[in-house]
Amino acid sequence: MSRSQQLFERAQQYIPGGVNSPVRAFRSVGGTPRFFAVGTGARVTDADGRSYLDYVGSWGPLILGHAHPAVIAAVQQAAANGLSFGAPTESEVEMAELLCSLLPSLEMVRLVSSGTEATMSAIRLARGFTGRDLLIKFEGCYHGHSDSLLVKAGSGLLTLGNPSSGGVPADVARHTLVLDYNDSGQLEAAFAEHGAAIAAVIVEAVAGNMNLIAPRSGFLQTMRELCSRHGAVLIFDEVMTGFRVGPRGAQGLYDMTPDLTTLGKVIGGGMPVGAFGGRREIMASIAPLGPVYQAGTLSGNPVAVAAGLATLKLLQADGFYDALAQGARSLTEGLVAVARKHGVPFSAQSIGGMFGLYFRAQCPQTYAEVMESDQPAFRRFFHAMLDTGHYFAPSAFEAGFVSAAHSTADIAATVAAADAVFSNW
Ligand code: KE4
Repeated sequence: MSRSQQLFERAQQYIPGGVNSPVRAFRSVGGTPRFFAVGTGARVTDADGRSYLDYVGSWGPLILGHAHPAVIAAVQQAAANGLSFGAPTESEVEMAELLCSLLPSLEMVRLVSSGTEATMSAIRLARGFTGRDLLIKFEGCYHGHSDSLLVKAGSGLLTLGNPSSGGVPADVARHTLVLDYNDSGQLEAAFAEHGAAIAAVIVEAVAGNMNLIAPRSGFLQTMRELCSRHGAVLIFDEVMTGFRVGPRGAQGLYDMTPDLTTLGKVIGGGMPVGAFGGRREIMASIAPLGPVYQAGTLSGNPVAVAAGLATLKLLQADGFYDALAQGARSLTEGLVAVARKHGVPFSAQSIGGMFGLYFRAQCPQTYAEVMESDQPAFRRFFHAMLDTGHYFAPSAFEAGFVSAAHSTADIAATVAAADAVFSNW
């Protein structure tokens, strides 16, 4: 029995499903989750000493790769000065200034400890600011696990084949309207019917929780125009796309100005940091300035912020995003080429440093098209690649990530491994 199997058996005695987040349990791909011990650059090593090229990167935060020396040094230095104060620190001011300088739509920002906290707070803020209750989200998009959002969520819940969560009162769910991603007509109809009652629309401007889905031309622009016309708050959930798809996130890529933005993952560099921010007049409703309460013992934690600051500073290097996007493009184009060579129905695409792989002939543009993907084929690919040392997300409904640490040789090795897998398909 492998060490991961032993650890998984022990873990299941005391942790639900043996994991602290459902998607890690390998439920949708089968088999034993790998328990990781060490991460170095583009690679992770599991409890059995096996090494893998890592295309999950902790679900997005590790854009620099594992254990970047400058990030580790920043964390060590901050930790040596004390782990937490529950009082303001200079590093939080520096982080707020940096985020507001990098994203022009951010006039003010509040740090929290996870993406879930960021989106939960942004929705409460939008409801408090507008005095309205109705929230619009899109099927297959995942924005964390607060009650209002677990209505046909994507990511883990979709992976578990359970499109809505237990424990969410009907009274809460009824305030959330779930539309089809990339369907501008539906959005227009929803505003025509509910316009004056809509507090906010929350969207992954590039969807990464039903695998990777790009916004159709006009979809985001229609959303922006409708929210402005009806006085609804447009929330871009950039927890995954923020500083991942480009230096200004998805809002920069598509030249959009949301009213609020939520952030996470990359801004913590692997440590627990989330954030929400946007128009000053909206943020002025947040306590202690205004009536919308939001708080957190470890919000703006100096050690976590140190990791985030060190990471964000390194992302400003000239050519960083060109190289990152080239890595993701080389991977997806290489995989498409070897799949085609062996006649395997497969497609792939990348946006900045994130990518999607699909066992269907064309890249999907909607949740329904994602659901047509050949999931058994994905499971077969996932395990065949895992066995040869290439770790992809253990779900057909997740985006993948490359880091600055993935070399050209690493990407070529992964493509070559896929070539071998597809040759025996
Ligand atoms: P966290 O609470 O997990 O930090 O963030 C929630 C969240 C919010 N918004 C978006 C767009 C997200 O992608 C996420 C979290 N993403 C998943 C991966 N698909 C985290 C992995 C997991 O749940 O274990």
